[in-house]
Amino acid sequence: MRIDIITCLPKLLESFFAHSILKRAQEKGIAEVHVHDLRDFTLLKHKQVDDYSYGGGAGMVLMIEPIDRCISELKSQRTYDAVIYMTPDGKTFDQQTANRFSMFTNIIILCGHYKGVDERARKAFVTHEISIGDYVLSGGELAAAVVSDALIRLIPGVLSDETSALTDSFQDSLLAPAVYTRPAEYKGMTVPEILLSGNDKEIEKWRFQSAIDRTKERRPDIYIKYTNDSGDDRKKN
Ligand code: 6GU
Repeated sequence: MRIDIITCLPKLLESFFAHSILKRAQEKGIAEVHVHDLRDFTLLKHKQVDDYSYGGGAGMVLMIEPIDRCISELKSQRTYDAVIYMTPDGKTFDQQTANRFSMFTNIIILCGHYKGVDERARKAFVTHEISIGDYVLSGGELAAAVVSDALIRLIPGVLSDETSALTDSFQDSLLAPAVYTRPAEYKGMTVPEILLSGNDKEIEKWRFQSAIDRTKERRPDIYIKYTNDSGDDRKKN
């Protein structure tokens, strides 16, 4: 997978992708992330990329020309499966969307800043508009990092334990079960006996019940969806 991110704040993203799991994925050659500075694509003096909103009002709007020039250059080099615009008025990102997007080979992510981008750029170039939740960030950069992380970690070979992405919260529409590690007792606090038993079948049952209990308690909305989607009556207790 190759992700090209277009932003006015490239430094903010470069440090993010130079660390963590995303660095490893890039070193292994599984994923490539390229960050492009929108200012490199403007023809205006002082490297201007934004201007006042027509009709008035506070806040600057990203201009269409540098966006057009950057996207056109990228598209002249390869075919893109998606041009994703990060915006609080987009469709809310979730695990299902992450799974779908992780099948793409080449994607462009455009980060909005200030008041957003000229509406004509959205209409002309953008295939998907994505928000990461119902709150407002000062720019799309953090959201682009969130989406990139969620996609890249799903690519086989990125996580050291290949099965672990499959047992994540939300992956099978239940929250993940409780986990424990050594020591077996800490200041009088113990680990559930069954997890120390070596009985894989019983452990699996315990984990499933833990996932059910947590989901029911913390996210009743997800739990209801889960019981409705599942034809299995055992899951409805
Ligand atoms: Cl994608 N951008 C901004 N600026 N704010 C957000 C967002 C995106 N998603 C949630 N809030």
